[in-house]
Amino acid sequence: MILTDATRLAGSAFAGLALFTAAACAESTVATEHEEDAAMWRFELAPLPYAYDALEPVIDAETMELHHSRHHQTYVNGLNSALEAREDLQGTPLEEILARVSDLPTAFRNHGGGHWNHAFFWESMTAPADSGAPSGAFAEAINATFGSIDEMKSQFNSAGAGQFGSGWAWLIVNGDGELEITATPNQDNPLMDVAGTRGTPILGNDVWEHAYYVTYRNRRADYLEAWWQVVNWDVASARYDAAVAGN
Ligand code: MN3
Repeated sequence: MILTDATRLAGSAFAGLALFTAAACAESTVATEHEEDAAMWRFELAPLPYAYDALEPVIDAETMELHHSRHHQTYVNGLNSALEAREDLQGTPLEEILARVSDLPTAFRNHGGGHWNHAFFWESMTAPADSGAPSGAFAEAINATFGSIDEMKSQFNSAGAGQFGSGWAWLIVNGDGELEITATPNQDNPLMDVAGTRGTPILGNDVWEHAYYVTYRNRRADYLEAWWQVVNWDVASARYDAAVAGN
């Protein structure tokens, strides 16, 4: 499963994200023509690539189920609602929408970002026993940029802890092809034209309270530290390789 995902991701930085709706179209054989048209552009909530309790004890099953089935679903619904009013954007890849959110209604920034960020987040994680370690060119780049993997984690954790209110911490490949750590508020991400630091995300951690409050209460720093135990380093390494290859 992990190798399959990593191989698939190697083709494109975002090919592993379950953001598109081809499967839904293929299944809509009993829908009316109008409903088939709708299904072609509507985004859907994909199942997690693991069970809700797979990330325990780092992230509890209750948090995962609420976060995926309620919070993420809300972003998918909000994005689809925004698209209903914008036929010109129906069928546009989400990354293209995010790259021009400054020109679009706020719902695209909030719900489009929310959908992209969460789909990316779920695929960034795996069971603690399967987490692995950074490999190849990615591991070399981390050491060259930060001095060590521990120092990269420390800077990432500081970015997450320092993000006032809700938001995300990111490890990205920036426009110069270098690794960089950044943070964004709310559901913004480094793909957006409104982001202060833009680039291709390699890892992102959700620092909204809904991501950690059941287990960690107000201790965001403890959550950030523990989260590395469930990072899927095979996926991150494949994303890095794709990003520096220009995909
Ligand atoms: Mn969230």
